[in-house]
Amino acid sequence: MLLLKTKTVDCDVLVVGGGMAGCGAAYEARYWGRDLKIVVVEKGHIERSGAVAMGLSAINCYMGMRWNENTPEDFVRYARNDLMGLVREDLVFDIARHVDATVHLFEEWGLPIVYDEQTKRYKREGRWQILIHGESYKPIVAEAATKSATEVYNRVMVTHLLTDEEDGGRIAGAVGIGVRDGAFYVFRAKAVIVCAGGATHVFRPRSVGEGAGRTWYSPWSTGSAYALLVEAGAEMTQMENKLVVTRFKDGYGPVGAWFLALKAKASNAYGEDYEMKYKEEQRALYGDYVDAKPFPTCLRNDAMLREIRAGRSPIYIHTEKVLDTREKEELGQEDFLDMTMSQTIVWASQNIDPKVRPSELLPSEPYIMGSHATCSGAWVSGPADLSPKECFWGYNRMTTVQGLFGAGDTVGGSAHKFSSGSFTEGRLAGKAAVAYISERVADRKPSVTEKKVEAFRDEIFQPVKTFRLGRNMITKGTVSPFCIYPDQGVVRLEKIMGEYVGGWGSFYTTNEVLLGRGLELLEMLREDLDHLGAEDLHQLQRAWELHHRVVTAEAVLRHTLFRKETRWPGYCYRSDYPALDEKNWHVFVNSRYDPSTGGWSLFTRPCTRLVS
Ligand code: SFD
Ligand code: AMP
Repeated sequence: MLLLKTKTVDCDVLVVGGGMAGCGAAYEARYWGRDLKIVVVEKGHIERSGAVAMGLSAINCYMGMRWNENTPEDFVRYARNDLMGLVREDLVFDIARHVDATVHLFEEWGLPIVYDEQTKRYKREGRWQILIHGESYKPIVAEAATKSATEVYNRVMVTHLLTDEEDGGRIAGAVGIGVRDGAFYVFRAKAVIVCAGGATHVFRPRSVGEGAGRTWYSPWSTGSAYALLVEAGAEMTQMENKLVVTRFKDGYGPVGAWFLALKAKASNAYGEDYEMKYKEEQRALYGDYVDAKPFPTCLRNDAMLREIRAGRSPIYIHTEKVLDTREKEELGQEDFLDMTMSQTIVWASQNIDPKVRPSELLPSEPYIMGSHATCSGAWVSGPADLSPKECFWGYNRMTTVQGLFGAGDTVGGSAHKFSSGSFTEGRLAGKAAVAYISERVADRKPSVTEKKVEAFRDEIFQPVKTFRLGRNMITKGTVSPFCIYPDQGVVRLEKIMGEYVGGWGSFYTTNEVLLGRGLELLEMLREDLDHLGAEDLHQLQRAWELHHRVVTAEAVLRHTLFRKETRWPGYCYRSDYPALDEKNWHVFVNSRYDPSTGGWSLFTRPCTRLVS
């Protein structure tokens, strides 16, 4: 079963992760790099991989510029306010000016977008969102990427990036595990675009027992995007900007279509509208951001948490007051059937008819992402024509490692990209990677020695060796004196993060003392990762996913410790610094891990305003 055969693939552009951003990167790299070898490596199957696997019912980022609905400047103001002032405006503007063209491509490729029969325009869910019949969204987008790429390697998980041995500051490729064939894959590439999604199961989910795999964001988003970059020495930003989303209880059904298109209202247990009730208390702590329209996502969470703490839960969303026509009922049901079937199953299993009975809402566990109402990820160069000097170093969406690009959840500082913006950012990165290759490394072969490759191979397959050496000592299935299993490690990680770094069990609250202890426990967990055991290829993948989650968690914890204020209440509270501190902390918190010493440095970067 474990052949340990080495398969080496040479290419020009390597795209890691075939989700929304990865598909965009492959598509655009082909447009500009007609003769280049473009390879996509995907740990699932590109046709149904990533966050859009189940489908979506809306495209949440569309300007509508052909109908003069919005301008990119409007969008920058929206994302900036929603993120309490801290976004990279160059990156956000860049997505906004290109995203409509992406959506028009999706429609051309066969994605059914809903039209408003009267205006003949796309039917709006909200100001930025349009409705789609999106169960097959991912296969449609993946088809374009598959046709564009020279080769797609499905079921291969990338575990590490390779840096060039003659020029340590440059990228040289990646290595990984063939999850089905058991091979060790070595990809040598001139440019690498990491598009490996966000991170779930870093914090303990609300679901338990047999439902524990259920989270709102995809359970196979395992933080690879962050860990791969961190371990390659790339600079990261906003890793403390964890995302907490309000969701239908138990099934994690999203709320956007209900609040925006169906105009449902939320109330406390006694039917009172609570959302604006705390505005003046919020203003005292968080300043004038409370006047932003729409009310920032994190402040909506904050109001809900205040109401729950006051003992007036459950919080309800009144579906029963808005499903008064057949059309609205279809819209509501399709919303979940297209993208979160689990919610309709919860309704059926708990005797909830949404036409009759309201549903409970709860804020989720924190996720790490770069594409929703949050913007954790890599610190990248912006476009030449927009970026301030300190945010431009040659190629759009290139990280601080030469030749290493990112897009989608991977890239920090640019919130509200969603599916369409992530694909668009992939396109921007794909185009820039082709320019980088032709201008900088056209005749240069990546330098990777056999010795280095062998060392990675030994490290990657170690959990299998550990298991085989000690398996006779296992008692009662999983009780083992010599190794830990990946799922045991995940539970331990979730416990540490949930209890010390602001999980839902502590009302998203932490402080310096808790974070200090959390870091000690996380370091112990990191040491124990050397004793991970994997009994088969599936568990080997789980072992490396855990490794990526732990590295991501450490970045999150260190950033949270560094920012001495509460910038995004409702996502995370620093009880020792309960207020937003505009004077000292209207800056990005950035970090760099030094792979040669294992040390971290944390520092700030200015947040520049480009749009008035
Ligand atoms: O409303 C490796 N999202 C929504 N976006 C919208 O536009 N509209 C909606 O209605 C949305 N809603 C929503 C959304 C997501 C989910 C899960 C639900 C509902 C239930 C958000 C978007 O989906 C999201 O913004 C984008 O998909 C982000 O794109 P990207 O490319 O950054 O991530 P990805 O699509 O998950 O792809 C990542 C890929 O990488 C692979 N991968 N491959 C190889 N090696 C490794 N080590 C890898 N690690 C990961 C993954 O398998 C995947 O294919 S609403 O609720 O917000
Ligand atoms: P969600 O379903 O929560 O992921 O949200 C989908 C989209 O709707 C995102 O663009 C959200 O920012 C937006 N959204 C959700 N709820 C609200 C609300 N109550 N007010 C304004 N925008 C919202």
